[in-house]
Amino acid sequence: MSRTVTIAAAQLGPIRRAENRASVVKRLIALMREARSMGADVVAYPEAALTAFFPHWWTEDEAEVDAWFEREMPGADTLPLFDEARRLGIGFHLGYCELDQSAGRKRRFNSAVLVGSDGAIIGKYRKIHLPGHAEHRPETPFQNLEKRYFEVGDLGFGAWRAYGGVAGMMICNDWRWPEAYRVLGLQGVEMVFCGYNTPVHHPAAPDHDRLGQFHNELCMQSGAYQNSTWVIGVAKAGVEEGVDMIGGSAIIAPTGEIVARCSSNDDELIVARCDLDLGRSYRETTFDFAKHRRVEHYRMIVERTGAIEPADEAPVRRKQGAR
Ligand code: CDT
Repeated sequence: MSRTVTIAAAQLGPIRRAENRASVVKRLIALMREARSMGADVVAYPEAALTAFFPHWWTEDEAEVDAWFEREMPGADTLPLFDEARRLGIGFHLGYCELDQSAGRKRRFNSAVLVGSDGAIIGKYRKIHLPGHAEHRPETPFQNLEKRYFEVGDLGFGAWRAYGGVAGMMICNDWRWPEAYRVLGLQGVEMVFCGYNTPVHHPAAPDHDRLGQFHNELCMQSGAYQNSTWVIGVAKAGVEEGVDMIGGSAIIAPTGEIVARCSSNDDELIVARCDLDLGRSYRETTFDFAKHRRVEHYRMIVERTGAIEPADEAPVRRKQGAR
């Protein structure tokens, strides 16, 4: 049986603050049709793909905040996307902002779903690493208020049988954390879908600005290689409501090589034929976790060196004779 899946990454250009869901969903459907015409089995969209990335601005108006969130998935606005997927026979990955009332109170998450070619939801992920800050910083050119508008995801890093293999999800900032990839790698993922909204500028550390695209690829390529998995990174790109965001959506092989990359900051599709067995050859050799991982030694090293303490205290400890 073929272990090849054709995956499309559907990068989005900016979404205007005033653009409604119906208009965005039309864009998503156009990309979905293009993906299908290019032979894709699944198409992946960015983080928070249905709206402008509102955590970049402050508001105290509860109703205004809620308006950025989906109360159901699919809902009236997103149903056409699910219907079109079913009609075309294509799966998809969609990032969106989720308002959940099931725990008897309002909870807001930065979420993503995997949807099968029958239009049924296969799995859901809620973003765990929320970057930025919760307090108002009007002095900065834009803000990063994910800690204000979202709760930390409570579903863990899951893996699902999907698209002929094993698929996992993470969302934007998660990919800077090797442990996010590793938790997925330990579950044997073969495809990791990750949408992102990454600003070019870092108001808190402007010297990082020139490295945005490099860090993006560094994280995706090392995550793919070290966990023997395909990684599909999908951006919201371009200048959105005054915030310049990196593009560079890419499909990365388990070799760590980028096999397709967007070249614009607009709506753009890239497609790759992904051999899922390519991951197996790494999983069974260099990254055979059962054979080569040394978990007990990692613990021992931390205990002996005190590596969990701030680095600048380490010389002091050594002088005191600590091992
Ligand atoms: N959306 C998101 O997670 N963005 C963050 C911005 C952090 S600024 C260092 C990211 O990691 O790309």
